[in-house]
Amino acid sequence: LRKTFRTLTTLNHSVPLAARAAVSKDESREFMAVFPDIVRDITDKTKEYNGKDISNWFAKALQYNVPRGKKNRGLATIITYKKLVATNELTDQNLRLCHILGWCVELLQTMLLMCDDVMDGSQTRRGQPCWHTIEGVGLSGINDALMIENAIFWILKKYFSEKEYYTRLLELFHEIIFITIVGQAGDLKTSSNKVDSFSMEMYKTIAANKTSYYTFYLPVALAMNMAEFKHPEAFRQAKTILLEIGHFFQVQDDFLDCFGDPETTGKIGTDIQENKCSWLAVVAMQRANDSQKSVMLECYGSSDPEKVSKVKKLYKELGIPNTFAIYEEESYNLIKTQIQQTSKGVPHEVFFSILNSIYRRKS
Ligand code: GPP
Ligand code: MG
Ligand code: MG
Ligand code: MG
Repeated sequence: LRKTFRTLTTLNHSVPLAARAAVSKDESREFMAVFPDIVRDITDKTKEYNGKDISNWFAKALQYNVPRGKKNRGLATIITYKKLVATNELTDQNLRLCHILGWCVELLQTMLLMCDDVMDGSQTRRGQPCWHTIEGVGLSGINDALMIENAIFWILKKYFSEKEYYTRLLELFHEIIFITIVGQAGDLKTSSNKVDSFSMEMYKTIAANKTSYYTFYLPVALAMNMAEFKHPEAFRQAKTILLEIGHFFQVQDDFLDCFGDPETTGKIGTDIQENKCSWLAVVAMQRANDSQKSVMLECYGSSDPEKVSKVKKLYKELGIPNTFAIYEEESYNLIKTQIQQTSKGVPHEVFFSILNSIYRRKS
């Protein structure tokens, strides 16, 4: 395991999205350039209440956890905003605010992952050991995650409190956090049931709540608010498309958990061991004959490496990798058609660029 950590920590933390979608290297560099200000805002706030030690600790927690991901969500906020407003509104000041909003989304994502990794018993994330596994962190990492979540609201207050749309930003964050917590509860509760009780219906609900809202709807809805969109129909249509994209994304995540390359994903999967209601488990149970079902019942949810291998072998026997490849193509085409049918508000190219940034992703 230590060797795996070493290999993973040497991973290159580039931004694959930049090469895949409408995010240029300059854009991600500009986004990164704002990060030190975010750290400073949070550590300055900390210093108002406590001395250097705690603010240094928070700085360390932020540096370790926040900036090393793909930053898809933060960048989606920026790409969307840029496409929603007229060029004359793209002032330096508005762009800076939009970058800050993007970092708020990244702070949320970080906090969720830090908690999720404790709950899922994960050891690696973004090519390095999970924060909770670091010596001297452990369960106190939960407090760091809570700090990061709360920092979102300090930052929103500092930069947006004078804006007419400030309340809508706050409500959006609160609502989406609540939905994500509901989704995570669904994910955790189903994982204490036997694999033969899982269903595709259950899977869809969990995936939408735990992933799609915060990953896809939140960044776009924030940008829409910043661009002063008001029409509920525009938000409704965006939500419909973005939840579809979110479902597609979580199916990919489940596939990569089992069949992805940890060197590329930056994380070692735990879905089989943790008895997760994953897309693979649901499809496998739909396909399995009686003896294959009993293999699943015996081996799924076990941390015994032999049993985990048996599940992976069974997935292959059942042709799950091929089913996934077909699903990915069909779903991609279907979502493209749905995007073309939207009529209100957000330009189609926003949805296309988000969809294309994840299509056939390996990380
Ligand atoms: C992804 O699930 C969902 C989250 C990270 C939301 C967590 C919500 C909380 C309220 C803590 P996952 O476990 O499949 O993600 P990964 O594969 O990245 O661990
Ligand atoms: Mg999880
Ligand atoms: Mg997880
Ligand atoms: Mg996963």
